[in-house]
Amino acid sequence: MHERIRHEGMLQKRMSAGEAAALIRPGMTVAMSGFTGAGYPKAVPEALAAQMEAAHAAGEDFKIKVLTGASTAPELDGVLARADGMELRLPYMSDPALRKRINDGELDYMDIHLSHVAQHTWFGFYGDVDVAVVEVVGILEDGRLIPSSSVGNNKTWLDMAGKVILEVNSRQPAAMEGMHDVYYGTALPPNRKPVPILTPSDRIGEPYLRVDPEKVVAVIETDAPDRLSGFSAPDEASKAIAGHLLEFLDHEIRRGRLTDRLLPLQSGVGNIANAVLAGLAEGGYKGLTAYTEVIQDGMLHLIKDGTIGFASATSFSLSEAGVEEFTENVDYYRERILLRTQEISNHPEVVRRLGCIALNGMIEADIYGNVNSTHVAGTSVMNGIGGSGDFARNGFLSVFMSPSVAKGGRISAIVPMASHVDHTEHDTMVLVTEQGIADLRGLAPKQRARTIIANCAHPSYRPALTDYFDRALRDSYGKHTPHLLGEALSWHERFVQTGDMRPAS
Ligand code: 0RQ
Repeated sequence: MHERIRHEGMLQKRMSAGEAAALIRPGMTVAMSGFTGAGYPKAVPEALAAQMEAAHAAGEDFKIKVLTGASTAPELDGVLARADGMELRLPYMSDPALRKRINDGELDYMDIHLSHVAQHTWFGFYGDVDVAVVEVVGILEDGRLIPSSSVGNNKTWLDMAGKVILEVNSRQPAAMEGMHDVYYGTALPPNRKPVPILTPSDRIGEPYLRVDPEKVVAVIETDAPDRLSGFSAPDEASKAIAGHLLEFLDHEIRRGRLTDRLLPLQSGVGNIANAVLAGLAEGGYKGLTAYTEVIQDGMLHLIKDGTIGFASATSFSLSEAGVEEFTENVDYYRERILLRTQEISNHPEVVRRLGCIALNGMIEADIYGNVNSTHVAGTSVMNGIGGSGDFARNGFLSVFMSPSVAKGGRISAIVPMASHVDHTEHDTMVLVTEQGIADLRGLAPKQRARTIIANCAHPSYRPALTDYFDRALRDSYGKHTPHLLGEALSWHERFVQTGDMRPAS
């Protein structure tokens, strides 16, 4: 019997990636697996991109609509973007080639809260799903699927798609079997029931994905690793941000608002998130929990040393060393990790019930606490909102972090008015930069402005922000949230024109 494909019918459906890709036709909506560089299909998108390029060379149109879990990798987003093969892409992405096409206005990108994607698909907001392309670790005798390094929206894709293409990746550790929790209790309004998760470790579903074998039109065997993102050591600013945040958490414990077990942590991706995790390890915490989206190397270390006792997520996004560590100690991690569908890992009901501590990065915040996570100069998308909104609005604490300046000081992360708003002033409780922390809880707009400018702005921008705020206090049309409307976005305009937010003088 084939080691990874144990279902006789599906074994017969093995074919090459090129043959499978040929089942995808122009204009189709194709839902693919993948979440933060993990568990995405590695062969079919590349073969499809080659077929698109051939069609384009022959003067034919060939573009598809692509739905995923979150960001994927060069082998999916990169190749399809370079082949100019997408007319629509959703949700979160981080591929440079794709980002460029989006910001050049060459394809439509829809940035959607990650918890919304599955239910919006069920609601019919994105039309029919023609084909699902999903990576799995293996296929059981009865046709159920062992999920891969991410679960993402795969349950929904397999349920909704007219046809299913499976990539069985033998490089993914077989030992992951049993670590997933796929919830089949979701229903559509008005028939929904509570999602019965009371602690991050609660199992509410099954370790396998179901698929109707009749819908499976192709099975492809692959043997390629995930994107395997490495990390640079935290820089000084990241370390300072982590330091302020850890001091704040200590303060909350002393005030009795948190215990030394904290509350389930949600941590974004990137260098600052990694520095915060590294800081937690040094903070003497034990037995914490995480209810989050992504397990990166930093989280694995915390699980190994007991800082984190249990982590629930939807994806493993590990470096090569991380995969090795995981594989060698899989029995240990199996007791301490669950991967869920992203509609559950990011479910607002669960995030609110558990009281998550949401820790996310930002592009900029304004003096009132509106946060821009996604758009440089209000127009050029970076990655997308990801799950930050799912957690920020519903968490016990919502924290946004960034260095106070970007691009060598030419950009201030604290601005008079955010050039794009992902998280409103109502969703932001704490802002942190390397300069310090602004605790906005219980503060009215003008108090927030004074706190943010004093504690978070870089000294080279503080006088200009103070000057703006003072003049707004005097001259604003309304005095509740004072602004000088004609001037509020002038910092961004100056950056677009000169490459620098600082005034010429
Ligand atoms: O640019 O790559 O050219 O150097 O943005 O910034 O400082 O390295 O920080 O990696 O934490 O990313 C908001 C993008 C921050 C991220 C964002 C430029 C900066 C650099 C990266 P370079 P840093 P990070 C969980 C939750 C939204 C989704 C989310 C993000 C690059 O945190 O995508 O939270 N968040 N998901 O130079 C111009 C500014 C800038 C700026 C930073 N004000 N203007 N450029 N940069 N601030 C994960 C998921 O949901 C899947």
